Amino acid sequence: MNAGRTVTAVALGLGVAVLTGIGANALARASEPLVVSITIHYSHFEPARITVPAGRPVTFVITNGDPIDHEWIVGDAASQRRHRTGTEPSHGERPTEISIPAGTERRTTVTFAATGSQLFTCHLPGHERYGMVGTITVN
Ligand SMILES: [Cu+2]
Repeated sequence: MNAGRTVTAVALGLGVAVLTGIGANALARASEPLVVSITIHYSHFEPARITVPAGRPVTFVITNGDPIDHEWIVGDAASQRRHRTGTEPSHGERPTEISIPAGTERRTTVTFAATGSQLFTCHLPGHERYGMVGTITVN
């Protein structure tokens, strides 16, 4: 009788340990960045429409296959307006403002706190007009 109780207690203990382990792993996976690859070719972003979850870090791997420099500037319409007339020649300090020199790859990790729509644009002269615009839907 005593032996039976001991076995039950051990089994219960193991069960709790396993459940706790699964919970911790699931939590770790949810906080690991999602990886989204963006290619730039002929002054266009591919893909130009991206959907990501709110509150989870997303690592953008941006590859510029063109022989000219580009930018990847993320923000709402007001922020894009500011950059359109901005004078910053290069970016790299903020995770949502990246310069990608010709033929290079850049990585940046962004966590979008709020749901909604964001634009990503290249604001080098003429590029936005030519079509270097994309959207990120955060849901
Ligand atoms: Cu560009």
